[in-house]
Parts: sequence; C-alpha cells; structure tokens
Amino acid sequence: MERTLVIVKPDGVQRSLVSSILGRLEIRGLKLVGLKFMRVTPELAQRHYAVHREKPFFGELVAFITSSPVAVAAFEGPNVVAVVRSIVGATNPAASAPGTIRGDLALDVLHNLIHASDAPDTAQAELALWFQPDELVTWQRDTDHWIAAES
Ligand code: D4T
Repeated sequence: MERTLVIVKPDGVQRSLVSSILGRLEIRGLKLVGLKFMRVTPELAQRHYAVHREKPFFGELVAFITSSPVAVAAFEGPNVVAVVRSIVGATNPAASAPGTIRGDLALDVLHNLIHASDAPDTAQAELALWFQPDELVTWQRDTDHWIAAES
C-alpha cells in the first residue's frame, strides 16, 4: 500500500489549521500511519528542499519552514500520493481550485499551508528523511474494507 508525506507548514500551525488540514485527508478515507509535531532544523529544511537549491526563493523557503513548528504526518491508501496532491491543490493558491485545501484556505505561494510528496519515489525518500522507521505504524483499521477493496 502506498504512503506519502504531509507537512502542515508554519502558517497552518500558526493559523490553528492543523486539525482542519489533516482532517480533510482523514475523512477522505486515508489512513494515518505517522504523526509528529516538531521544529525543523536548517539542515533538515535544506535536505528536504534540496531540489530547489538553485531557485531564487530557496533562502526564504528554508527561513519559512524553520520559522515556527510544523505538524508532520504520513498517510497510507490506494494512490495516496496523487489523491493527496489533488486534495491539496496547485502550488500557487491563486491557481488552486476551490474545494482544495489551498484553494479554500490560502492566498500566497510561500504561505501555501501544506507540503505533500509529488510522486511515489519522492514520497519514499521524504518519509525516510522525516520519520525513523519505528515512527511509522503499520496497523489494521476496522473500517478499511468499507473504504477500499484493496485495503
Ligand atoms: P511543496 O513542496 O511545499 O509541497 O510544494 P509543491 O510541491 O506544491 O511546489 P514546489 O515543490 O514547486 O515548491 C516548493 C515550495 O516552494 C514555494 N515556492 C514555490 C515559492 O515560495 N515560490 C515559488 O515561486 C514557487 C514555485 C512553495 C512551495
């Protein structure tokens, strides 16, 4: 079963939107398999955003994600990477569809509330970066078979 990494960024935490944001993923039927609340070190931020190292916004991205605590979650489900990305909406909230997290709750590309892995292989690498193996919990949810045939 596929897993993905979700981070409620500092703006989501400061705006008291952690439960609203993670709740949208939970009520879709996705299964929570990891959850923690933490401050992000500059080293972790730089590793997480390494693909953006040459971009002009890299410095403010690292400063932003380290500016205040974040809530980090791992979700599991069929096609979870694509499903979560569709719930999150386009990177720039100005282009995010209404009904998506960013389309409903955000206005600015830096303050776009949430990170979600963009492909299954990046999800695996990001989960390994943000969680120790024993922080990810494999468990049987009693409602699984009511949500997806392959659960
Ligand atoms: P994340 O990685 O936060 O889930 O966002 P996306 O996957 O949707 O978008 P991304 O990797 O292209 O961008 C990472 C992060 O950088 C911020 N950003 C992006 C920014 O501040 N200015 C910009 O011009 C862009 C393109 C927003 C998300």
